[in-house]
Amino acid sequence: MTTVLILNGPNLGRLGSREPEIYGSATLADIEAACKDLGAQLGLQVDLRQTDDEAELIGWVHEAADRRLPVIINPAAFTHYSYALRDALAMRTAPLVEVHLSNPAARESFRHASVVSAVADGTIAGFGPGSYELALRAVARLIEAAT
Ligand code: CA2
Repeated sequence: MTTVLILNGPNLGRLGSREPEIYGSATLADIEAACKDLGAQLGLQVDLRQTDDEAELIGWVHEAADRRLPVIINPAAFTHYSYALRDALAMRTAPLVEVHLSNPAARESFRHASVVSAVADGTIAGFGPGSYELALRAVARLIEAAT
């Protein structure tokens, strides 16, 4: 079974506790459970991780490249300024989908730019926790298309 890494950047471990009007009331554990359920239906093993540390996140991206694993990533605020993360993601060896709970394009101007989008297969944003499920379906299709 193919393993998909679902990587989450800073502050996403606090989901469900604040700003529910923007990010919803689901916790990251709720999102993980939903993704594992859908992954089982799609024949994908889900490994969901979260860190507030840029170096740790980049280490996981390197691991994915070395293991040829597909990645779904919500880089959180790193989306908007981390060229180091972008350079790591550009080394990818398997499908890559960028995901956001909110729709950054409809928010503050500093959120309009993503330094990650150009190295991803695509971006899904604005559907709350559903963004992750749509991203999993997109990864399943990309894997299917490549085989
Ligand atoms: O909409 C998304 O998924 C974001 O990646 C979330 C990031 C934000 O910087 C991006 O522009 C869009 C922020 C995550 C912060 O998570 C929180 C969780 C609970 C309470 C407050 C913030």
